[in-house]
Amino acid sequence: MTQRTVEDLLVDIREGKAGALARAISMIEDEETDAGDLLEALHPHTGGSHVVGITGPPGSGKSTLTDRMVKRLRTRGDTVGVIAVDPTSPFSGGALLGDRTRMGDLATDRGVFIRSMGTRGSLGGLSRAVYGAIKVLEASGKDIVLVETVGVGQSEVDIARVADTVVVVFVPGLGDDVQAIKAGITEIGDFLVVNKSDLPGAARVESVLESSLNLAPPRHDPEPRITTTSAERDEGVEGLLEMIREHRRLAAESGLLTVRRRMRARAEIAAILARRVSRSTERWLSDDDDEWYKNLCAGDVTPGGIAEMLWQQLLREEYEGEYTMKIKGKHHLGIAVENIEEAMNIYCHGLGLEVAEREELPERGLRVAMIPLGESSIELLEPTDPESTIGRFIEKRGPGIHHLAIEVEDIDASLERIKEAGLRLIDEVARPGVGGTRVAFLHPKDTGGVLLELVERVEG
Ligand SMILES: Nc1nc2c(ncn2[C@@H]2O[C@H](COP(=O)(O)OP(=O)(O)OP(=O)(O)O)[C@@H](O)[C@H]2O)c(=O)[nH]1
Ligand SMILES: [Mg+2]
Repeated sequence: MTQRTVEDLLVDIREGKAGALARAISMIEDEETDAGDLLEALHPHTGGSHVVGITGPPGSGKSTLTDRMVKRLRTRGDTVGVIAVDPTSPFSGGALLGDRTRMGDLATDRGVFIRSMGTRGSLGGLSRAVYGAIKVLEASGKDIVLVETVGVGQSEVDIARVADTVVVVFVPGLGDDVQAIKAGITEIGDFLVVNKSDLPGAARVESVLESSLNLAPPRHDPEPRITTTSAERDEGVEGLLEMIREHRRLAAESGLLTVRRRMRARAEIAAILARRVSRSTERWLSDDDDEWYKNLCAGDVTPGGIAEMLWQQLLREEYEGEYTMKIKGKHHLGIAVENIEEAMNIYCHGLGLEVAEREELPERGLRVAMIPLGESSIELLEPTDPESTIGRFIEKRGPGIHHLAIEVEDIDASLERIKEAGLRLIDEVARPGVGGTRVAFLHPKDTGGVLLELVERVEG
């Protein structure tokens, strides 16, 4: 996909077109080449939705509750996005999409977008794609984004890192004490909802939750609250929605929202980094090349040593990827010759090239001739003084290639980066060169024995 079509897709996403939202989320899930560009393009349009996480044990009624909330939100005119992460009962066969009679009106409603996603590619928690999908829905202008995750493993803790408001769903009859005691679960929830209140034992769960909240004093403002619902009978849902809305307002006032948003950004960055490192690790420690293992067996290195080496390599790769020296059109190859007339004769009459300019530089003990070669040139250099740089070069090594010059856009920035990379410079700062240029040389010891010259053309 070209840049243009990422832009087209963004336009359609902004208009809330369901096809575009589905396509965009798939691109992100499948890590298509343009996914990165798309996420970059989406970012400025995010932050406007109220992201609500809904977690809890399998079968506790999260999808049924979500379904009820969506309908009520739509009645009010709010637009809604729903992401169901790894549902044990898929939405296609579950409460939301399966029940066509109940969902009839929602299925054709453009104000709602529903999507199931897997957790693949993540280490037990929410995949990077979930952050991306939230961005897509936010950019589409959804007022509220509901993210349903099954409360098992890491994902229930992760949901607290992506949502502004977190709803934890409990049910009677699942071993009430175990649910509440489960470490951290009451700490991540802003609302501890006892669903299936139509079943016996709901009051018992409520009181267990209350005492567990009393035991662990709340760490944030607004404090977590307990409420009951029967999603099946559509009871308590409007009250819960009211509280969720109120929570957003109070959280914005208390600063909790800022804390959550910071946490979300941090988690997203960490997920991207972890993905990168794990990809590089797979590449380096591939089965095709087990040089590292031979070294390990030979006792030459330790796993820690290999890890450190690979880490350094990653840093270098990232560094090289990030820094591209802005090279401008002209490059030249400097050739030291004993006699410039003879050399020009060979290049011009022998090879059919033409000399563009000749210069005498008595102060540098040099005679110079430039022979253009397309974008590049050959610079013939004849020493007029045996003590000049070129004179000493010829005396020591004989005539031949003396240096390679690259024209850069910003020589100071280039030198800065070269220093940071730890390469040795002959000129720490740029000095005036011939014909209105600023130049600097890199030490050949670091550049494979080639003397490298950077040239910046100064305007005017
Ligand atoms: N009695 C009763 N049953 C309910 C209630 N809410 C949901 N259920 C039923 O519980 C079962 C599971 O509901 P879901 O909404 O699919 O539960 P879930 O938490 O989304 O399940 P997973 O996504 O698989 O984790 C369904 O048979 C629902 O009809 C409720 O308030 N009362
Ligand atoms: Mg579900």
